[in-house]
Amino acid sequence: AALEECLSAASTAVDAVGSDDWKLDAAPFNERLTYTPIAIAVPTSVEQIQSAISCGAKLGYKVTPKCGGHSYASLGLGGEDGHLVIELDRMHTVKLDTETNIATVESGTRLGHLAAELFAQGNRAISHGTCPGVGISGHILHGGYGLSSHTRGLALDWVKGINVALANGSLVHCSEDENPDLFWGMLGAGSNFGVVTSYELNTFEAPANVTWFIAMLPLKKDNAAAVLEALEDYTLNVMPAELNMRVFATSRYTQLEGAYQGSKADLETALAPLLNKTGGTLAQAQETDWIGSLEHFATTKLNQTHPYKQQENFYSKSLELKSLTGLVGKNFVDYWFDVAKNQTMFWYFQLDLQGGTNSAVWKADPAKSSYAHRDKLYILQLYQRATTGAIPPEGIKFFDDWVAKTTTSLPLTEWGVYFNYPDTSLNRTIAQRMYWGENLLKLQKLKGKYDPKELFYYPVSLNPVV
Ligand code: ABL
Repeated sequence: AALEECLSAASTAVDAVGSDDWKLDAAPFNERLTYTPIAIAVPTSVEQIQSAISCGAKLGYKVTPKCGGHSYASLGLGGEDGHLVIELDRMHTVKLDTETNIATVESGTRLGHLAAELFAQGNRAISHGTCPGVGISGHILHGGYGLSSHTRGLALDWVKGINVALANGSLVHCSEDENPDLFWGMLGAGSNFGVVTSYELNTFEAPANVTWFIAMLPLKKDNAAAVLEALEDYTLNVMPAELNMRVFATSRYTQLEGAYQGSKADLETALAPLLNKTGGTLAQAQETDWIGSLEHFATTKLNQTHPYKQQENFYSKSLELKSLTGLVGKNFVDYWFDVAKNQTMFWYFQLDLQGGTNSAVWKADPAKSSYAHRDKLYILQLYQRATTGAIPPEGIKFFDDWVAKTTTSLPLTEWGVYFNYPDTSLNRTIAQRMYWGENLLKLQKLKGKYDPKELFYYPVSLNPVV
């Protein structure tokens, strides 16, 4: 009650417990991980965001901003019960300055709405992930890979400036020139330092011509390691910047899927060396424009704001890897064909081709952000969805063993885990190491500077070092 009084004294709306708004705002994307907040504040202004932070701090509650609610670990709800959640999704104004091509974007904006607005206001875009309901904030503050990243980098590469409300309630602006330490920390580990109120984003001209495609890979146990080797050589040395793709595999089939920024004829030329070497065949290729390609991968309506709800019950893990050849490739493939293929539950993996000589992710300066895995070639995501009931313990073990087997020959410095494809089996110490790699100590010191009392705590947040 003291919390509600504090928030209402600051004219900040709060969801009534049990109301339709509460149900919507407390519903995580991952139904496996539901948590109950102590209260859900629903600000509609920067001042109200600041007041909510101050109320939480004064009354001793952990404070957690929530944008799209898509965190695989339900970190938008705090990743545990009892947090004061600041629901940001009522704040989704996107304003493009058509002189400078810089967009000012409120922090509760979902990716599909951002894309639709940038396009409508001036034929502009940024690079980001495919799911239109994902909120910009978790995505952009911890990486932001998508099917335009090979051409245009991670979502965080487009951030020019950020307005952040800090644990002490103050509002600061950070950029490369202003509070550069905070800017560096926000871009890779932003959930640890404050609540973003808005972003200034650089943009690029939306490509006129985009071709989305699917190519089938005829994989068997005896050729899988060789196909992965050919794919790795292609990704490293041949894959042109315009091509964006991932491997998508289920127990029944394996395919390449992606988007080429250009014509179908040029896509065919670009893919030919890889398909020739692997015996793959182009099954579908469709020319469209930028929005058409986003709509294709969105699988649902692109322009998402509030109200919005999407839920799946799932367990997932990820690996950021430099290579899938040699022993790592062999161990991965053996488990895939000997164990994974025989499972009856629904699972898939996505092997995102993040890097390579021509990749914009690799061309960007790694020192400009705290995203720790720019040196990795792949982001591998294992995803297992319960079609009825819950994920059984055998399902958890099936994935845990796949990751353990794949990484068994690798030193800890050679791989990582992507924060936006989090692994809920990791304890806090290991999780920090895996998410933030060699940037960890510097980030922990920054945590000590900006949030020493851990107001923005969650189960795998940075330990402050002072
Ligand atoms: C991601 O990061 C991927 O880019 C999406 O393709 C993926 O979407 C989501 N996350 C998963 O949370 C999934 C859909 O949610 C599934 O319903 C679908 O089966 C799958 O893609 C494969 O197309």
